[in-house]
Amino acid sequence: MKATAKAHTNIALIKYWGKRDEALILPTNNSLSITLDGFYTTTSVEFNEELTKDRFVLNETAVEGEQFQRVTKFLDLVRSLSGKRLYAEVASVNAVPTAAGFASSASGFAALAAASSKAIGLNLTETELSRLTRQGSGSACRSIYGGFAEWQKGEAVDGSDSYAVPIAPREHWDIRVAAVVLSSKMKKVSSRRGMRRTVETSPFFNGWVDSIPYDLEAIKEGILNKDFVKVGEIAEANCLKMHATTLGANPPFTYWLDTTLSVMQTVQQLRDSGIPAYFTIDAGPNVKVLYLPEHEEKVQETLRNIPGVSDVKLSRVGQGISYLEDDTFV
Ligand code: FM0
Repeated sequence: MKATAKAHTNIALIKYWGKRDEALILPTNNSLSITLDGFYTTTSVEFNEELTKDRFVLNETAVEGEQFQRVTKFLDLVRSLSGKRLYAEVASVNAVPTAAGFASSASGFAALAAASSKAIGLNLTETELSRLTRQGSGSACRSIYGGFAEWQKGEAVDGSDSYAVPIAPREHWDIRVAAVVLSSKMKKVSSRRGMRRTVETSPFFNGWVDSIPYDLEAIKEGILNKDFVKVGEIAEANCLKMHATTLGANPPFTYWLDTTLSVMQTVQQLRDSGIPAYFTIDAGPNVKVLYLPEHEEKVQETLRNIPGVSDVKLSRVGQGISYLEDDTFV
């Protein structure tokens, strides 16, 4: 009872920021992302009746503690869906450089959900798989699909209508994302804790939630019409609104460093010089820059020359979940 799956991470243009149900991972707002070609996780899961507990090996190292608990809790969901009480051996390899500031949890939980549900014999539709994945990590539910995907927050208290849907396939539009890696790091407020504090204490939170339907409608129109300026402007403004909510929290916090601001200003200067480029930032200091293929060289060179930037990693729009033959991995 073994299966192997590969999932790519994603970058949100309309951010998921706030939960209405912590246990089921139900969001307060819809979100929309691009699945990225460059960063992915491959996971193999084998259920075996001889095992007496789960085992999780990440990049060839056995994982214990909180990270292991999240995996085993997720496997409990898969066990209860299938009615089979079997433990699993999970082996994951991340091709998501942690330093690039991508939450590997998106590709990680999407690959784990796909491999574990297949291995245990559940034959899930993409919708069912997205709904299951959501309960591992919210943003991961969008990584089931390639291209552009929207996570519909849903209304039901049991989360049955909270899952991602495809908006456009990867072939629809070749836009690019540069992940700008900063050399300095800081102690991180996890996205989980950060969004909880924001929901509970920030007076700006309601304004954030109220603005989402307008951003979503406009960005979907921009994506379908391949209107890069429109998509970039909305994505950048949406990111700034999300980060503004953290400044209103109690205690206040920000994910930005001085170099984060330098990159943001450089992107603005690129625009002033006639190159359309827009930034977005998740729950961390690193910046992702959206640009068009014809400007790749100039954008990359400009970003690399910013003092405090240690690396720039480029990505195209990526594919959704895929299953691998077991002997191609592990
Ligand atoms: O990706 O508590 O999925 O929409 O990356 O595991 O459900 O790690 F900028 C923040 C990531 C949220 C925006 O949240 O949280 C986005 C964020 P979990 P996640």
